[in-house]
Amino acid sequence: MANQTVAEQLVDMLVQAGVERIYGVVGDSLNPVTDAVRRSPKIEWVQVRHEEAAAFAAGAEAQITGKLTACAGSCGPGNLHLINGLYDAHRSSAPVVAIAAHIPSEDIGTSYFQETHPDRLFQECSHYAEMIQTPDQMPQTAQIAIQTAIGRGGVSVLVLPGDVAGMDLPRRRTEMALATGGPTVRPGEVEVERLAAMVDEAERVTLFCGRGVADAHDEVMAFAEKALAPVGHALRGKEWIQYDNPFDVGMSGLLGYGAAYEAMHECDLLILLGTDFPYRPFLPDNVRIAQVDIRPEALGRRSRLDHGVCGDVRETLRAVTPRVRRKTDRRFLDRMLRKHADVLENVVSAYTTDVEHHKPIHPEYVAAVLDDEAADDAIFTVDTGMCNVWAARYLSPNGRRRMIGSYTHGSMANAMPQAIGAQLPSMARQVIAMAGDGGFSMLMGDFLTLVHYGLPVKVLVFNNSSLSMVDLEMLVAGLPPHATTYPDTDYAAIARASGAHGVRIEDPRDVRSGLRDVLDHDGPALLDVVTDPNALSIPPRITGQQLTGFALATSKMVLQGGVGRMIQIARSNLRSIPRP
Ligand SMILES: Cc1ncc(C[n+]2csc(CCOP(=O)(O)OP(=O)(O)O)c2C)c(N)n1
Ligand SMILES: [Mg+2]
Repeated sequence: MANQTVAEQLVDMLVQAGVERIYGVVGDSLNPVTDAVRRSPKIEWVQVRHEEAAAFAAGAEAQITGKLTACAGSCGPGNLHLINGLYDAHRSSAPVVAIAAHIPSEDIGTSYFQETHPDRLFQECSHYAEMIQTPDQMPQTAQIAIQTAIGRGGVSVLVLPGDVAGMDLPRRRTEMALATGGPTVRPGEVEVERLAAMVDEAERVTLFCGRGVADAHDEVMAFAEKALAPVGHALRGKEWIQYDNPFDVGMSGLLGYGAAYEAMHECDLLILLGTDFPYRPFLPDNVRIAQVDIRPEALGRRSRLDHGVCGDVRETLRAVTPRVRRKTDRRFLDRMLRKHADVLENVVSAYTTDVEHHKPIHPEYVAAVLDDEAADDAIFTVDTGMCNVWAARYLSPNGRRRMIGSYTHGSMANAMPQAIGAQLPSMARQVIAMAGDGGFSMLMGDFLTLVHYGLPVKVLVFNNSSLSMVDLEMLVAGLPPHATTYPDTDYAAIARASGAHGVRIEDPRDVRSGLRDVLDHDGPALLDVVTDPNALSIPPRITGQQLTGFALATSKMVLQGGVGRMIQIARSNLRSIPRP
């Protein structure tokens, strides 16, 4: 049997690790890799138009399936285009192997045509970024890259000069195991005991949940029930904890709503569960804080820390809950649940007046209708910008729906490319990209990828002809908005010209039928909804701090606006409060 090339062995190993497709754009230096993919029946090449979309798609597929995924770019500019999507994947802990093809090995260091240094460039957005300089480094380098991406959750980059990729390996890889199972991190006994003791010492405990509570819904509920603790969440925790949760007090942060902020400040023990929530001004500094995180480096980096526990949230709570004394005083919990319902009651009445006749169309109305009409197991991908606000407030999670965005990296243009990666592994599932017009137009070329592969993704463009989130930030900072508007663009016409189904809506009475039309279409479709750029009112109280710097990020301001079905949930949670 002929020897394998480096590229063939790499592709084989990716297949063995469960990778089903490589997103990318071909190029000379990548030819040995693309050719190995072409000849393998178990993996396909997904031909995108911009490598950034490839990285976003790979990151999204990994976040939806939990499996390793891959993307690739040719030497120099080709792989450089991956970088923003890789930052997003890495910061979302999505296991992705990126193949960065490189210039011919003998020319490295000579300022050769297209020369960059990917092993340096990708350092910061990966756990592992190494160059394969000789075939003798295989299979170890690929093994390390794969296992690191899976085991540590994030990106590995393999830099591969085109000539080395095509070289024969000196030896065939004897069948060796790849460790493709992630770890379970159990906390230490001493840490568990101490956390249980702190819970017993506290009178009022509040939980604040991030993505680390994924797969720990039951454990969080069991703990909250025993400690009578209100449960708030950060945006990344929403899809995992906001449903079937009688302790829900909403979300804290810039886009927050409800009583999460109060519950976190009025408790005497705050437990941060699997969250790297970044905004210090929203975190209290005068209550005890315990934090549970699988990443030791996350403990205490955002707030004071009275006790840090390194461990899975699920494992930690399984160990802690049986050791805490059941609390009997519900006053704090009930007060927070009531407060939560009251706050929501007020914002709802402020926003819902006559919204069905409001022109331009109110984006919150569109989001509310979307929540109604979308499938129970829909995947939503959400653009950075105001779409984050609409998703945070109007999408109702249920344990089956998914909702991913660029929540940690905060990049624009993520939603549509992420939808590509969310759709490919399950073509029958409803995938909806909630896109801003700014975000959509930024990587619009890859709308053609939906058409190319017949991906039935539904793109919902909130078309306010502006970079509205920044508009708002400028206003809050006391600056006149500048460079935030665009000429009106008919994205539905662009969709139709690309060969997809496209519908444009300008009248609020057509929102529901337009959405149904697009959701029911059997193929790629785009709904272009012309929305009001001035959708949110600015809270009257503006603090000195908001006048400088990145206004929204440093403020304690909670944007005013509606909250959709959250109000029903809050009301029904109130009904479960026992009557005295
Ligand atoms: C790649 C990138 N560029 C710029 C920004 C700064 N930024 C954040 S939100 C935003 C506006 C987004 O506009 P659009 O997609 O139209 O959404 P809207 O807020 O109008 O709903 C900008 C420019 C960013 N986060 N990412
Ligand atoms: Mg916009």
